[in-house]
Amino acid sequence: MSSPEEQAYCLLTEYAHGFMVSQVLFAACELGVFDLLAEAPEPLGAVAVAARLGTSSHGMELLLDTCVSLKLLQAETRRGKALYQNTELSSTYLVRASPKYQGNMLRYLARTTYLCWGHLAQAVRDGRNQYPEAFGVPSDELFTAIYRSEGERLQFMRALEDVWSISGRHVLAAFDLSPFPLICDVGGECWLHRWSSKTHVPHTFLSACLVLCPLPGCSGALAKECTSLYPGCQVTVFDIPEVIQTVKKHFSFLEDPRISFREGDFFKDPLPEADLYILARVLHDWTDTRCSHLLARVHRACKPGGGILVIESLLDADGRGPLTTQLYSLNMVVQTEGRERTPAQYHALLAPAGFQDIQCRRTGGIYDAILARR
Ligand code: SAM
Ligand code: ASE
Repeated sequence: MSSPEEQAYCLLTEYAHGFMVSQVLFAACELGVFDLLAEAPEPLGAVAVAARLGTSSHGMELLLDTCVSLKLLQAETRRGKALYQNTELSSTYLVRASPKYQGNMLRYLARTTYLCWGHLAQAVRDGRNQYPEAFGVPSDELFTAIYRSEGERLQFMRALEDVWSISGRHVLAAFDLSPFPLICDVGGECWLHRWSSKTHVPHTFLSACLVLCPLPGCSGALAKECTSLYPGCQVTVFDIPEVIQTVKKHFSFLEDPRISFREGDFFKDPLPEADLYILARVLHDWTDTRCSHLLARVHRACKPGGGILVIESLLDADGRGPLTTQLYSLNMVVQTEGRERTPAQYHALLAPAGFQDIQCRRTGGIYDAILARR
């Protein structure tokens, strides 16, 4: 039995080495370990994995064994030789072909977010994001910094969609959205990307509106069930011109008549008319002042009887948890102009903008939903 002092030291060590754990995960993904093991007909040894992926066998063996300790891989010993295969965790989330693949987000965390976090202390000192320090780009226009090249823009879009294969259903089922036939997804690029690119279509309200069939692997029966549940729904995706153009360029097969696109700046340009405005992970990018301005504009555009659905990760009332949301909030400091907020803080933004009947629903997942009426 270790003493409380020793236990505290253990905890300290675990925190201090947390970044190494992240890097093991990032490196194994980047090298293609999980995809290779998923494709291999039987478990592979370290030398075989190294040969197939073009790495040193020494480095690969250490990486694979560390992945075993992290439950990212499992190993069995046959005739004195370790053979590796994926675990349930890696098969579900780390293999590219899986409908719940999270690798785009991991790649973004590894290449962009991680570098910004190297400047966390400075971000806390300044209360400002760290794009100038981390990437040498000015950050007075937030999305000019975030989308500093076409590659970064695509990577961000791909990364942000990953979570919806896990949480999409929960946030969209939190409220009955059937009274809102005309929807505007404000700042909605990534949702669209998700709908269009995943072979797996979750049984949710919005996919019901937008099931893009026939997609490979998309069950026609599911699609039919969905569209018969919500037959009349239409969605306008509103985002900045570069994003809409990227979507159109890379996903030109999107020809569902129920979806339309509008290019514009949600702080300046007229918003499309709609019964429901969805703002998913938009408010957390911005200061209270910018949020109030945007919400007032949404309120003005909203049809009578219409509403707004805010999708964000909610902090506890006292701001002391959940830890994931607190870390996201710090991430908003290093990467954006915003923060994550408590239900009361969203209420304090929505009510003065004119919204009523403000209801917060926690989903138990990372993202929660707030519905309010005009
Ligand atoms: N709603 C998506 C999701 O949750 O996956 C994307 C969220 S992303 C953090 C913020 C979105 O707001 C991006 O798609 C970005 O292009 C869009 N955006 C940022 N500034 C904008 C502006 N001024 N006008 C319109 N869209 C904007
Ligand atoms: C943003 C969302 C994210 C801006 C930058 C971002 C995410 C990562 N970087 O609006 C997704 C949420 N994840 C985290 C760690 O915050």
